[in-house]
Amino acid sequence: SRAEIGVTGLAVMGRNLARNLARHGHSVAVHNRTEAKTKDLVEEFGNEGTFVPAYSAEEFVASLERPRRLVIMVKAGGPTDAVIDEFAPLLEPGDMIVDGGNAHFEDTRRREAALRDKGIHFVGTGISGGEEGALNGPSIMPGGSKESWEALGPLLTDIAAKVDGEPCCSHIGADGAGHFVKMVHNGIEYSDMQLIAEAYDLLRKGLGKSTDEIAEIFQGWNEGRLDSYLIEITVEVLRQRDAATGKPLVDVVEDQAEQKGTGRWTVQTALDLGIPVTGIAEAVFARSLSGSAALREKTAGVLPGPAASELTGDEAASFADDIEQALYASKIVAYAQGFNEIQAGAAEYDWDIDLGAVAKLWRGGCIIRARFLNRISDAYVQNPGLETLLTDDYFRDAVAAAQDAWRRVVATAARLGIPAPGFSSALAYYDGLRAQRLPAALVQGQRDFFGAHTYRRTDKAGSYHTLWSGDRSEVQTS
Ligand code: NBP
Repeated sequence: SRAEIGVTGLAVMGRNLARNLARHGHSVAVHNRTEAKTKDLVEEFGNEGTFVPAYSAEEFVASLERPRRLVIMVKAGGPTDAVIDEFAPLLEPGDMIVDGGNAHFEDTRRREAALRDKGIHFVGTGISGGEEGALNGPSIMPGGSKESWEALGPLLTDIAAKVDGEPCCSHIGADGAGHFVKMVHNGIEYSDMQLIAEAYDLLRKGLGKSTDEIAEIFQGWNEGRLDSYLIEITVEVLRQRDAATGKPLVDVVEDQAEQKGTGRWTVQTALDLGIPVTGIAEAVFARSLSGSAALREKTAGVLPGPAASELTGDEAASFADDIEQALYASKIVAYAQGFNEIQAGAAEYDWDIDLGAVAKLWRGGCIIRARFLNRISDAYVQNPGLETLLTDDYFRDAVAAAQDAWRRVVATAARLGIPAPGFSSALAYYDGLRAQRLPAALVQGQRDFFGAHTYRRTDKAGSYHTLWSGDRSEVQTS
């Protein structure tokens, strides 16, 4: 008998996706470069459903129903190209290759175009939720052709997470759209994590709270509008004690955050598109700063700071609540920026992306799943052309209500010398959008002065240049 779908690459993600498919009653062909992983999967989990093990590329391809549906779950980059090169010659027009790895969307666009020439559908698919999600229901962001979505949609929606009965999976758009949206998801994830970390740091250093007290505070927040997976796991991490020393685990873990690169891609892409994703950029740079070990060794405790580093009295009493508000407002800004990047990517690459649907499929399965994504979804359903989430009625009111507290938190952080780049850059972005006039006019003047770059005027059309080194009269240049 032939399998409905095949998975090659049986490390944690591929193995769990294959099991998820099998548990949903789909027959799955399984294959891995190293044979032992295939054998182990079938031996350990064969009772969960119908697995068809294959020990060569030919055997794997022959075991699939036609048109073939073949999922690749190998390391992104070179390994993915190697696997495509191995399988593509064995496939026929109409067959589909799903790449569920964390590919860069530009790689996906290149691979899709090359395979399209051979009549093969290449479906770059973002999958979020880690190993646990892959097994029990991830959030799935497929790109690729409409035809491939028709053939794959039923299988993918079957194994995706469900929220209110709706699957966390829908077709994102052509070629690299799925991987683009997954990339931005990860960027937002960086930003969310950084903001939570700043909230923790302010509670710890600014109020002198213990990790257990902070866990308690976060737990309370998690019952309100900040309800999210990341806050939930933060509580767990803060409560964890180190077995060896009895200290809170966070006090024995080295304070250097690592990164695999998807946050950096989000920022690099945003720079190319000209979209300010300051919250994500600050989060990526905060990890870089934490990782600058040699530099920090020279500066920590050496550079002078303010006299006071902890709050007291009335200010201290309301600070935790202020931080909750700053966190919510900054989080809204981070998502607003991320959605703007998706909008810009869609315009640049000609993708028809439904932002409300993206918000919906992030409600479950993925790392940034959160209650407030319902609000984002509502905002885009009501107004698909919304320029920024910040002007949606709900979010505008939420930020307006939070802004006094948000400003106090940023000011207090600066006063106490506690770095809060996420909170403060989000606020600066908000104030930038609010401003009637920005100092960019002065920058234009400077550019014209040293480089004759010209400027436009508020009162008439055309480009102008001031003869700075001459009589300082103005000439129209176009
Ligand atoms: P890894 O990213 O660790 O990749 C290991 C798999 O790639 C193994 O099956 C390995 O085969 C195979 N492989 C490599 Br490496 N080079 C190969 C080659 N040249 N030819 C054939 N196979 C090759 O696995 P993972 O952590 O399960 O992640 C899989 C994908 O899913 C990645 O792209 C990852 O970025 C993405 N992802 C991971 C997570 C997560 O939480 N881990 C979440 C979301 C997405 P072998 O057994 O023979 O060495």
